[in-house]
Amino acid sequence: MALAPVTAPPASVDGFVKQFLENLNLERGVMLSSSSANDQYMALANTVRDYLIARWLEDQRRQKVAQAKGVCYLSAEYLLGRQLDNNLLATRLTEIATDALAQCGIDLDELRQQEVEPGLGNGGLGRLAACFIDSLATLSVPSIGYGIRYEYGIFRQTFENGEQIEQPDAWLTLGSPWEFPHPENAQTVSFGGHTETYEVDHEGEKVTRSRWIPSWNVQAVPYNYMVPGYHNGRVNTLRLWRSVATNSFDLSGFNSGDYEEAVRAQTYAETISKVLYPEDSTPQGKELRLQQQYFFVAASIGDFLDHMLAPGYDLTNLPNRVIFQLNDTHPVIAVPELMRVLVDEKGMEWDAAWAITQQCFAYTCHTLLPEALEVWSVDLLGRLLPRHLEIIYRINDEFLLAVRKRFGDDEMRIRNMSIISEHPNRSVRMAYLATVAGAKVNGVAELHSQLLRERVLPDFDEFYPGKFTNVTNGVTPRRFIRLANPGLANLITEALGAGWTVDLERLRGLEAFAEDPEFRAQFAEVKAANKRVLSEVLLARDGFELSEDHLLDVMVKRLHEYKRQMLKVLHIVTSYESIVSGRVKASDMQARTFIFGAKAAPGYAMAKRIIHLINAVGSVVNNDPRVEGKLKVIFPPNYNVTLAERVVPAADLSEQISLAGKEASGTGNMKFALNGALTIGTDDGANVEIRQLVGDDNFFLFGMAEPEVEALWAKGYKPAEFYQADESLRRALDLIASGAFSGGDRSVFEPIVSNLLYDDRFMVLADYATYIEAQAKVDLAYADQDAWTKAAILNVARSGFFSSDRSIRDYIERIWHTPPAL
Ligand code: GPQ
Repeated sequence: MALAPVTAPPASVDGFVKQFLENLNLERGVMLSSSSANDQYMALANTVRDYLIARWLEDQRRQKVAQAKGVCYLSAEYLLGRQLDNNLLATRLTEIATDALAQCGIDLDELRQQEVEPGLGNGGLGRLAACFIDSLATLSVPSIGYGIRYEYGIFRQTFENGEQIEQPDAWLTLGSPWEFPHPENAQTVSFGGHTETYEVDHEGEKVTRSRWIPSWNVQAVPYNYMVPGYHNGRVNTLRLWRSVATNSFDLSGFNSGDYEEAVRAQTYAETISKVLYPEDSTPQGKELRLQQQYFFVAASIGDFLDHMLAPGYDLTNLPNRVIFQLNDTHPVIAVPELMRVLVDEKGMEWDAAWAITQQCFAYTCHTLLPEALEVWSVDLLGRLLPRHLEIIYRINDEFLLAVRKRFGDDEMRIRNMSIISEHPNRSVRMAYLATVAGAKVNGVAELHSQLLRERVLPDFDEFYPGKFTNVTNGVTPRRFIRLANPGLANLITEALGAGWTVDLERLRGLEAFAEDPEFRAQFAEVKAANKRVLSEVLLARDGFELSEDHLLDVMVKRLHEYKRQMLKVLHIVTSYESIVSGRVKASDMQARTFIFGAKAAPGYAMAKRIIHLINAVGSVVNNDPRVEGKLKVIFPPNYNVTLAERVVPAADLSEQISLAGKEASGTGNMKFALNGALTIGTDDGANVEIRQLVGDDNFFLFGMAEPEVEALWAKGYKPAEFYQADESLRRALDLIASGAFSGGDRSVFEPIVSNLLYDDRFMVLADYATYIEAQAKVDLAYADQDAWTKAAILNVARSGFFSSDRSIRDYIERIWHTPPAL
């Protein structure tokens, strides 16, 4: 019997209803009349899947035949956000599904609320990976995303008396309809043990080779997710690995054979993919973290070689077939792993294997913070991955030999460039390993890439001319305009026609509409409507209400001192103090609502204290009658992608106020500009490019530029001098220190105040004065609503560059050389 290829159900309301009911009955085992909202959501998700599967299978089949060069995106994080709406949008099924469900007496909007977003990332880095796989599919690039299926994603944040409490994110509890587990395709991943040498005959001579005798292993089970392109029929794959114990668990190296230990070892295996590390930009060097990293890259490389290549594939051609993109240093252990596979398992000569490896990897760096550059102690790495450590040493020896050849015996330089650092403990610098191994190394915004070359890796830049490049980040306009801001999307389509969603530079066409009073009125109405939607969401979620006539001033991002939420707090306290001291009449003030969203790493004490302070300031300011409701501070807990989709389209003002030289790029900044918020920001990360594009008149710049920051450090920065010299700053800090926000208890926020006065690593006090000035300009500008709207429209019109489609095209052209598949 010839097997007919799978076909999608008819793309009609009737077809959808039939498929949906069938899934409800056959998959969920319930009748419509007795189904729960979760049943309905699951059946709906299954139905959407049914429309995608045929294309998914076909795209996989074609790629297997074509063996075209593709991208393996290796990332420890994918901050996906909800899947349902995105998949409906991609497949043009939103309207059909709405009508079909209505026929069944179901409100699609209610089912949307059922989905728990997969929070498999911390912040910008993980969300970037999610935007990138969306763009890769939309551009029809043969690609696969590899990562970890954490059982618990980023923690759920609640507040107790204003302090952050972390709760486990049990996102899988009600089932996960978007994934396809394939235990039969599990990869075995080994750890521990020792290495040994042995002799083989090679062309008549005996040569010594090394091999790894691991002591324990786990199974990596793939869970596949469909990644549909937007309106192009393409469906790519995201493959996330789950760790489970092997049946034939090898216990010899793990324990001395007793039963309890054996059971413990089994549990241990499952621990590897149990939970996402909630540290953002501050690696902790924990053994389990290295296990996670090796676990997912070893499984991914094994999977690629076993299942993606044509049978009998000649591995010397590998660079024509794949590029492994390293999303920061987390997957860099893939470099010695590929070497190990090629040399130890495939019997390749070292030099040949190294030549291949150097062409198969490229590395993206996402930070400049020294504490974020990952290192692994040689002790730990050698214990967990002894063969990989040997390989790293050999890579380093040969690299340093080449450095000597080029620069002479400049010991200082050798020490600075060595992949192995000796102080404070002997350790492996993963960024250096990635730089040596990568065909290309890129930063994520112009300024960041420049500083990376000039400040962090200057010796490497000199040694490897042409290796360093820039790819400025981007965000997907599907999720962050089409889905998040349907009002704006419709307005744009009416003005410019369809097509802008995949060609975002077309937004330029809106410049002309900025001059049109009627368009401005419509644009302003969209913003007002988005504020009403946000208000409803916040009311239902947290009991907050937004006042309609307030300027909505938003700072949402991870809580980190370098991002300077404290600067924002000082601005709020300054405004508040000016009212209560009677110097400014509340009635003369521009009414503002400040929205914060931020999670702090659970072990980051200062960040948690700042969260406490924001909540404390909020409860005082919001309840002080003298303020007459002119200032409001709102801090909804558990900021995530789902909330971002409501907050960003409603914002008037986007706060991007990191110390210049610290934020690698930022991507929130792009989302706000694309949704018509004006930015108040420093010349940092991608802010620089945003300002250049939208123009100085439509951007509130303040603060020191990066060279000024350097100059101030060089001169000797004394924050207390800024405090002494600035009365307004003094009043604000004194008010916090007085206990005014902590029921008179001066000790609660004392560590924050003294940190600012005597340390202030991120120069909050130095930038305070220009920040307050810039905020005064914001107030003035907002008073002219029509002019503000015009500037907001120009922000949208000139931000098309920040589509992740453009980022991906840049990667293709500068790094990957992977043309779209037909
Ligand atoms: N970023 Cl190193 C993270 O979100 N987590 C990290 O561990 C590191 C960087 C961010 C970075 O801070 C932002 O400036 C970038 O926009 C983002 O990565 C994506 O490149």
